[in-house]
Amino acid sequence: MGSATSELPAQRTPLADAAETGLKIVVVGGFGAGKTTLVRSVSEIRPLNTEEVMTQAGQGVDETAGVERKTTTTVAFDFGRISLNQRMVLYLFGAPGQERFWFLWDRLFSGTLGAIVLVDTRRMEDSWYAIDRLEHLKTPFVVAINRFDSDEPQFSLDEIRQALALKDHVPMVDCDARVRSSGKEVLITLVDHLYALALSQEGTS
Ligand SMILES: Nc1nc2c(ncn2[C@@H]2O[C@H](COP(=O)(O)OP(=O)(O)OP(=O)(O)O)[C@@H](O)[C@H]2O)c(=O)[nH]1
Ligand SMILES: [Mg+2]
Repeated sequence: MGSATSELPAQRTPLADAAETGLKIVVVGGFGAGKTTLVRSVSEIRPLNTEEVMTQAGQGVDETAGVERKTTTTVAFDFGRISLNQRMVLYLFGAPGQERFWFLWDRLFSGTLGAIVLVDTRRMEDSWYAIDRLEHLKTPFVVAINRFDSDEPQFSLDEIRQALALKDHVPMVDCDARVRSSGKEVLITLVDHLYALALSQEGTS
């Protein structure tokens, strides 16, 4: 499969048309999976974040088990931007992860070409809702496993695919959301996936 950073195909595709004006990508996933961190690490502009300090008011509401050291949370969305090549600009929207903000997600998904589901394997079940919504809305997505350094068992990608009941065609990739090059690999995996889908749709139309 061709890399997303190579030249666009001569024949125009819906994806190529959209590339001239920018591609909207959302980063979604459970609370504390590293969405804001990913948008921050790959964005070439200073990203807009809507982080708020987590206070005692959230105790009993915010499900912090496993991420006790977390001090802030996204209350609207993150916004960043990255140019993959001269014609292709990605606009990144990081969703808020906490359940009480999930009502915002469908709005955020509107006009989205594709999504990244960021998974923290310590709280795998937090990803189910994101995957359900994306499948329901028929939004293409890839799954990125943000490997936190932890004493928890390190599951293989195949084991995680099974646990999340992911279909075989959904690409999976390991990442470290704090590392720019790693975040870029995730984005390229998604863009490659979108290309493959666009080309296969052209083949059937
Ligand atoms: N060790 C480690 N820490 C990480 C990694 N990715 C993110 N973190 C840390 O995990 C915490 C949570 O990251 P965020 O980026 O705020 O997570 P989020 O998904 O945006 O959280 P919400 O918006 O509140 O749902 C932060 O303190 C990050 O520095 C990682 O790969 N390894
Ligand atoms: Mg966040």
